Amino acid sequence: MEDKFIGCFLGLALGDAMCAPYEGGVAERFLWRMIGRTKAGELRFTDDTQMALDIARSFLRDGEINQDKLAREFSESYKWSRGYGPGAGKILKKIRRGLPWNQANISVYKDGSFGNGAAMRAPILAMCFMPSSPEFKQGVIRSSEITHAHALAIEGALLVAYSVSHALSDMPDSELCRYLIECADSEIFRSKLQLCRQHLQNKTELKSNDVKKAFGNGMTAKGSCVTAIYLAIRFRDKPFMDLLSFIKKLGGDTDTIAAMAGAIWGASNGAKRLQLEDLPRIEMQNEIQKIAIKLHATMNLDKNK
Ligand code: AR6
Ligand code: MG
Repeated sequence: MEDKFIGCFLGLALGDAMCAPYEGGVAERFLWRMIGRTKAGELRFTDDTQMALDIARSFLRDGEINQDKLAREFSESYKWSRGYGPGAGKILKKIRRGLPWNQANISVYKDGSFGNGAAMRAPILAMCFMPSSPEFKQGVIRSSEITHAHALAIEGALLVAYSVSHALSDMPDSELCRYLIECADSEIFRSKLQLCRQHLQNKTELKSNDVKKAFGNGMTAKGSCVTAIYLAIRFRDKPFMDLLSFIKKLGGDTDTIAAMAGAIWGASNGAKRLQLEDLPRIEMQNEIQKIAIKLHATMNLDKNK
């Protein structure tokens, strides 16, 4: 199980760092070419991994998702060069200046952001809580709403977190799809998940353009979470690099789709199947691995109480 936790966190971080150079249009790609490596030549990660680390550290320190403390952690880690979403960046700067998070999160969009920024970091909650516990859902909602108050952003985060959780426990695909469809609150997520189940059952080899049309490749939760879930399951028995190559071709919000799909893939397959020796190194790789091990130890201790 420890290997699956490491696979999940490294899958998220590697997906993020390796697909970041393919995100967005010409300007974004050019910028990332300039700032996408550390001085030591390691790949830099973006806000996806940074916020995942913030949640993990905050949980390991506090033993819970304490929203005030996590809001401080998120805002202190904020750096423009991590490529945060435009709304999220504004919210985090306001929190840093002292605005309470529950005012900041509705100050850019009055119903809150429906971006995928809550879902990209949600895999961590699957390494903090058992999916059957009330703390699981509560933890996803609490960690999401600090920056993403919109119901669709939180729904996307829950679906990604459940997918990771069930990948950690090897739930069969058909059951996972059924479970996710039952959990979906909105028509948009339910219909996309039904389509996802159909394509997986029929083993349709959708081309990247068809995936984009069916599930989306953008920055919103509704236009990216099911994409990531579909691809993680479709590529589960294939090499990690095949999954990332497909996402690079898909275009759009490549780093976040790869972070979510990478976390689910890694939770299913574990770190050994990532074949790290063949992949580029990312910044703080050892630290990420150590945090995954600590999360695993904490979850097991809790289970045995
Ligand atoms: N009304 C209109 N547009 C919206 C709304 C809304 N309520 N909510 C979101 N958008 P944001 P994120 C649109 O900025 O979700 C980074 O690369 C709007 O165009 O909250 O944290 C991350 O890594 C807004 O700019 O960011 C992710 O890949 C966009 O959705 C990605 O950006 C994203 O919402 C999104 O991160
Ligand atoms: Mg991103």
